[in-house]
Amino acid sequence: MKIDKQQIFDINKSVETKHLIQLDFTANQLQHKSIDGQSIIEKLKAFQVAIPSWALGAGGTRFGRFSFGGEPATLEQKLDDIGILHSLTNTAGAVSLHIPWDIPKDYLAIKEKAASHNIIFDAVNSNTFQDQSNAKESYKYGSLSNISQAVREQAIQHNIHVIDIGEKLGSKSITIWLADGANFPGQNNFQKALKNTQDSLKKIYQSLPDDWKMFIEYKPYEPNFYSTVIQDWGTSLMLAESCGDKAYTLVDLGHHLPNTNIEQIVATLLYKGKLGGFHFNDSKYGDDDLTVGSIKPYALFLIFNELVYGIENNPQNPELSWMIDASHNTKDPLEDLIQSLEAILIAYAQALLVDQKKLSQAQEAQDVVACQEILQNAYRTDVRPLVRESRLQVHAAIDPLIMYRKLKIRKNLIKERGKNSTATGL
Ligand SMILES: [Mn+2]
Repeated sequence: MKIDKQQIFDINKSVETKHLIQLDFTANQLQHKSIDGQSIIEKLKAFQVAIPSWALGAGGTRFGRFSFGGEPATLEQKLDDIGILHSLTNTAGAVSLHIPWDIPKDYLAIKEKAASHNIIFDAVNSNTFQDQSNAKESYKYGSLSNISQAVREQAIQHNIHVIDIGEKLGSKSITIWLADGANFPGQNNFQKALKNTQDSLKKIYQSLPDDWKMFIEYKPYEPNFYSTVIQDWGTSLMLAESCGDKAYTLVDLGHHLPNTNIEQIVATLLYKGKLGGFHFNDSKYGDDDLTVGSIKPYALFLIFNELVYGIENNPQNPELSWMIDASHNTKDPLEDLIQSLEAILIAYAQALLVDQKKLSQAQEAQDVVACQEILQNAYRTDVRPLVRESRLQVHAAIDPLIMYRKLKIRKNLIKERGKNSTATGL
């Protein structure tokens, strides 16, 4: 299904008066602080986040999966779902494909379908954490780090194949996340596992086109519970540096131990020009993959504050690839993604409100109290009218969630695809 622009226009009309009153109030508040609301709105309009092809169906846990009706059963339908999100939010203008779950059968048709929704192909993701039915070797004891050369070679070739697929679609980056590690002490030789991983990554890097980037994702634990080969940002950065200029670290918000200072990691990587990609989600305990901003919105704001500072002050760092990496089985996946996109724009807008000059002066004066006030004044500003206006100006939904429900989109998808359709790959 495709949303008719006229439907968006009509529903926007019914809430526009209320929106304009709120916008007027916010714009006045900002004007008193000499902040130009429209310049923030322009930045929000330009901000695009990739939707992963695996987030459009209900996610599962090892205890089971509760599916949603009308899930996209094909890649074409997944692109249609992202098209719906993009029409409503104007923020979901990219897709991140997972290989082999979403290998296109007809490349031209897939590219045309994506173009019809104004969706581009962001990073492609390889998968060496599962065995494929036709595979000769098993990844049970690791992939790029495996003690067996034959297994490593299979994993390297898979990554090169993923790059080939991405090239046909116009992607410009590959994200590599390894599940490699050990469940028990003594299972692996740490140094050998790290060396094998480094050598394997270098081989993949040799097949990376000149205008591509390689993102190396890290994670402290799970699915291995004693050790993970690429456990933290330092290991990822070290591996990226050993590969070369086109290799970068990717930060996934859920891939940290509790209370890790993620904003400081972000700042460090930006300073080194090595932050390549970013996966948004939220968590309470581990890699919970909850809706962005649902648990720790202030931490998200502090991270965005470093991102905004870095984008302004670190020309050595390339433009970042943004993606939502979340998964659930309690919410309608599209409603959940709308909430995540909203949380991202809110945190970004709040960070754009931080008076960087004043903050720098307060830091130089060692006025700790003023520093905190500057950050919290920005965080406590209700920026939602700016976010809504950024959508209204490009004919997207003032309130995407309300519009999604008013248009009965899930009901229509169930009618179109059936109650038992299941998203591939989950
Ligand atoms: Mn991730």
